[in-house]
Amino acid sequence: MSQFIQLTQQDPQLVREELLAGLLAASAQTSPKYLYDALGSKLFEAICELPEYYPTRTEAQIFASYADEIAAVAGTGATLIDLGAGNCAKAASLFPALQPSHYVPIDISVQFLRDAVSRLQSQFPRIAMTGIGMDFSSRLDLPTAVPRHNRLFFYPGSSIGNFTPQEALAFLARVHAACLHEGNADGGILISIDLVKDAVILDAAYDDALGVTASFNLNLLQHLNHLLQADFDLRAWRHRGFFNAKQSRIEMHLEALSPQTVRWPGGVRRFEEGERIHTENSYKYTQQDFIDLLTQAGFVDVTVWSDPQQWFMVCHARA
Ligand code: AVI
Repeated sequence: MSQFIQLTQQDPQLVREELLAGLLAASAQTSPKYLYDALGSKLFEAICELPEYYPTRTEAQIFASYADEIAAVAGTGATLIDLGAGNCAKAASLFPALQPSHYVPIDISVQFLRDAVSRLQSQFPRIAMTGIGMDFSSRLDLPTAVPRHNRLFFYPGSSIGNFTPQEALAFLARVHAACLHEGNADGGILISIDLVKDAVILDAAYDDALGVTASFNLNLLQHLNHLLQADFDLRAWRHRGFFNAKQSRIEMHLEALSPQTVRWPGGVRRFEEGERIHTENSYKYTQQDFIDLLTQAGFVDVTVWSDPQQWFMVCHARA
């Protein structure tokens, strides 16, 4: 039987304050979590199907090639805690190898997750499932329904890249703390990282020919219109997605095509032509830099699986 726990409804006043602080800053910015309303989650699924977006298929190849080795290292029968589970498909592809005793998918996009969990529960009736609707980016205090021992945190998709390296370290340290059981290190993490590579490959992955990533980015303005009762005109903006080699990150921005004033109840923001809203970073790591980050966060015994081109890697580390 699956259960669903909605931990916190995002407080609309806090959401509003956070968004307005970002929009009114000299260099306007928004957190990438606002890319994922119901439509944003579907557009992200479509991105994962694009020929240019290599991370999803490369990761799937690594999981398919090494599932048994991964299970041998990570162990079977764990409580598998899937951070940012989305449609739960990645974790489900590893169920036969990992044989989790309990599956705990967590996502901020609640309705999307609720539907995915109920579909999955009928496919895997023997695995206990507890879906949790929460924003895990700043806290990881899980409800008591989630067993404390033998936790395997699963953070696929190279989503860690959407944090700055400092945020990533703090996040990994929280995951490490959440693995401790009665003060002892127990369990671990299975995490995917996108590796530094040729800028041409990276640029195409975040600015695809079909314009799906552009729609994903522009949909953020639609989401802002909903959250703030704002009047962004989506046709007055364009998507920009490119690799910033100095910072080792993809940057996504929305760029104003003309001078314009955007209004919401109680406020306005003027944008000049060419002015940008910075909507997402996606950091790319070298193998060693990421292993160092895991070690700094307290993890040990790191095992790495990669693809032949070394574009992407999956790591397991013990708490
Ligand atoms: C979810 N995350 C890992 C994706 C990435 O590649 O950074 C989000 C994304 N943004 C644009 N395309 C995909």
